Amino acid sequence: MNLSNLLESKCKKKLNLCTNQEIYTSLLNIVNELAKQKAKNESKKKIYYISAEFLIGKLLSNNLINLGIYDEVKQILEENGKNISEIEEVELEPSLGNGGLGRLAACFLDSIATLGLAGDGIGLNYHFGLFKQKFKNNLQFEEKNEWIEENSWLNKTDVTYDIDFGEFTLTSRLYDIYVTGYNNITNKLHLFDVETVDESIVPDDSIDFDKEKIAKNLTLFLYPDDSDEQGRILRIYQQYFMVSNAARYIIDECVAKGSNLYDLYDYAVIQINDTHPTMVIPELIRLLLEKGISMDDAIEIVSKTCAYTNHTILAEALEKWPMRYLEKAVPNLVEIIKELDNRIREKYDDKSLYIIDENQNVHMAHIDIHYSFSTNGVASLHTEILKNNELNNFYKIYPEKFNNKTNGITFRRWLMHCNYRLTDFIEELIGNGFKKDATKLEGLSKFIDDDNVLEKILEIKKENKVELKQYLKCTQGIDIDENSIYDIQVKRLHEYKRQQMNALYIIYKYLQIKKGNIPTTPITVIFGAKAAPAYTIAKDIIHLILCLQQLINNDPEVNKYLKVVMVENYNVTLAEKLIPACDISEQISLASKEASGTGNMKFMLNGAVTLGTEDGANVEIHQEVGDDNIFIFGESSENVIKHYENADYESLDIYARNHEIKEVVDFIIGEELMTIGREENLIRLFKEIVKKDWFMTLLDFKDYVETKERAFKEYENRHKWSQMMLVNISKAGYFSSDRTISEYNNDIWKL
Ligand code: 26V
Repeated sequence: MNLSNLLESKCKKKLNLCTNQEIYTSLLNIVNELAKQKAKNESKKKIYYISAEFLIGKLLSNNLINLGIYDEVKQILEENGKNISEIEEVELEPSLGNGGLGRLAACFLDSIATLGLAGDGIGLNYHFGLFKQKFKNNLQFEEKNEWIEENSWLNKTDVTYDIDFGEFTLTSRLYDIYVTGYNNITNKLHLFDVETVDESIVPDDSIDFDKEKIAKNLTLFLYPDDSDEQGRILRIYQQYFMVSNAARYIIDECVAKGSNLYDLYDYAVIQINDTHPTMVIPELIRLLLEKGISMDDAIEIVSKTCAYTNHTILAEALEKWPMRYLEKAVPNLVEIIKELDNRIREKYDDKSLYIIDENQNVHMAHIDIHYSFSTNGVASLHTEILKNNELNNFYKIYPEKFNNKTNGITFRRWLMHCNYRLTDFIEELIGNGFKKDATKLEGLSKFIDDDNVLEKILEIKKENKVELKQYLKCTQGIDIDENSIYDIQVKRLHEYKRQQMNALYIIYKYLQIKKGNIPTTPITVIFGAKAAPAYTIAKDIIHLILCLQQLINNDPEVNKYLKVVMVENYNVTLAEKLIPACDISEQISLASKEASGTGNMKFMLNGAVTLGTEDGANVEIHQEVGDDNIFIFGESSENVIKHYENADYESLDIYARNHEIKEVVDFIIGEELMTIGREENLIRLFKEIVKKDWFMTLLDFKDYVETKERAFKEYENRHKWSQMMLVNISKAGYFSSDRTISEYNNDIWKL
């Protein structure tokens, strides 16, 4: 049956009479059937990527692209008076992730399947996922995010396990989502759920619930509020549930393939994505002991099966669980963790290597590094900092375990799907080889002096900017000027990412315009960010930005030249609309703090020019494009690390000494903002910046302003700017997650 007839038979009526919802559901069913029929990779060894987050985004269009039927479906719909992007709108975005860590996991699944490797993801099926962000009175509020519909991508399976928490046992249920590779095999994302989960314990307009009813609440939320003890213990219950299910599933699958468990590592390699899945190590050991394998053998088998990826050096993000929490939630693991710790104590006389510290805190990353065969960072600079600073004591004893895997992104979603105009144009210029081999984008460099090509690139950018303008008008009710410079910072809200520095720049610019220094081209500064519900200063930064948005956008003297937009509930779907329309990509973290960043890669690929610090993968982007095609500023990571070591950074000094900086910072608590915003939040943020400024905003502020002004000035030379865009696109190939996954496979997984 051809696709058109198939679709009509699924819809049970003529397509032109169907609602968008009916067409979406039918397409979903067709995709699922096609995905299922695709070949699987049945080889002996498989990679299991365990992660608390999988930020997969909407699935319909990406699956249609990967199955090779996107164009055909689009055409069939057009012939029947339907528009594929309106069908896409019907799909709700899965809420299974927070930021870069989760999106990386999703890109990796796409690349694993695209490279034809046997590899599945394993995680949890959070019913309300990460909260939905709402703005009211210029403040962030959180609501539950209901994303699971009656017809969804989740396929219920027969797999269930009884998971024993000591005080009670919960029965799990596995749901699978098909992961289609681009013109290749199908793998799976396995999401475990608990059968007794009860959505009704959460009210409609908040994310409050009884944290002690574990049977009912276990898989409701990703990262439930951990500002109290019950919340932190709930996270341990979640983590253990995830890894115990994963461990049993992996063992069952390997045994079915012929493993005698002593050779588990010939059948399975487990990639531990940050420390959230760390308990898979003691849990696997426990399960092997149950099968009669000795402790020595179990530890050796598991250590040869597991590999660990570190995604941050921020101390507060390196998980340490009090032993008494583990004793309550996962008593079965306690003796094993103590044994793992004892073996280290017997071998090394160095407290910094211990798993259990003197305060009875269990350091999860230490379990990972001692009892796995590989530890990798996610960008060159990050891995060097792990080796030479943060994890130096571990590096000294295990130099052979440490390796770098610079992150990447899937070009199927972040170019082919989100920017079809640019994709089609690239194909016209260099053919379609870049779709399977991203390094072929280098072929664009020969057009660096081709005026027609350069003009077309500017034209595409403009079309994307108009499309974003229309979308923001519809969804956020904000009018922006497509002829302005779109300057975009979208990422989790965190002080180290320094959205506050961007906000201070906006104040600077506002004051300049008031003084009559008008920008040649108007500027639109766009933010998108969620703040963790209990992260007070992050929420204060959102408050400042929203207050600036209100002040500036309503000031007729200023709003012709400067606008501020903070999009509500930033997610993958919004990213797909913002990134293709961006001129300047803000990557302004304090050097040494952003492990890699992946948004930086998405923007570059879509022809935005980076304004950034020498941090994370910005360093490698800089190397690829050269000094002339990026705007770099700020203190070096080496100096930043020294400032921390010497504890010699005082923001108050800079504030007091520099009149211009003082004027900008004082504006936070000046009359204009205080009449719009809340005193409590603004004063708290002001004090934080003047008295603490842990991430050294004021240190880099002057350089940031000067460099940003230089970028705006260069933007005026449209010819030169379009050449910069072209260089960025042509050098983005290195940042394909296909390259990253090939490296993981060659160096770590060896499938
Ligand atoms: C974040 C949060 C924030 C909300 C409250 C709970 C919670 C728990 C854990 C985390 C960890 C976030 C880790 C993360 O997303 N790391 C990012 O990983 C990216 C992929 O490697 C990397 O590009 C980013 O630099 C790094 O920040």
